[in-house]
Amino acid sequence: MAFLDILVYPDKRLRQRAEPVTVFDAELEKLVQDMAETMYAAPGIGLAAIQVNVLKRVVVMDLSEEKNDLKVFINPEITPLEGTQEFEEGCLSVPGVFASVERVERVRINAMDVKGNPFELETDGLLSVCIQHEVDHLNGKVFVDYLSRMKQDRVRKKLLKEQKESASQAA
Ligand code: GNR
Ligand code: NI
Repeated sequence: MAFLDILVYPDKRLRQRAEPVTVFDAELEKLVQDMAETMYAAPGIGLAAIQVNVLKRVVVMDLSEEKNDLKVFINPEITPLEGTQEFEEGCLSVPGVFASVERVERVRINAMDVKGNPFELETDGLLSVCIQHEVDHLNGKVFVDYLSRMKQDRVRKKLLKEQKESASQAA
């Protein structure tokens, strides 16, 4: 197992589009395990592979209090069903920033497990918010993109400043 480095906004690599997984092997299982470990340590409730600079359509998630309910979504696809909801979102790639985002309330998810077995579920609430947030990542999108231009500028400047400061401390 290994902890992976998480890319931080406005890193351009977060803008890439991840490719579908076609091979379900031990390497994929290792990636999922390392991503889960990285997510739990952060701590976060979800993580998309692109956040650790791997261009594959892989998502891990755990919404449980006890952190014992790991969900894995390979090649997830979302079908919007009904309603809208607003939720205060955060992101491991946008540390310390929280903002309300409007999304679809109820969605259908089609995905595969780590062995390549397809499954389908319909959901709302936090799981719905989180899978929409993660599929955005796989398409090169970050939740900050939904904010006003002015708020995006503020977030970019704040995070660039923090990264500069931590780089100069390390040097
Ligand atoms: O840990 C996370 N919390 C969170 C809270 C509200 C909406 C979405 C999320 S996902 C985020 C982890 C992350 O950055 N996943 O990409
Ligand atoms: Ni995120």
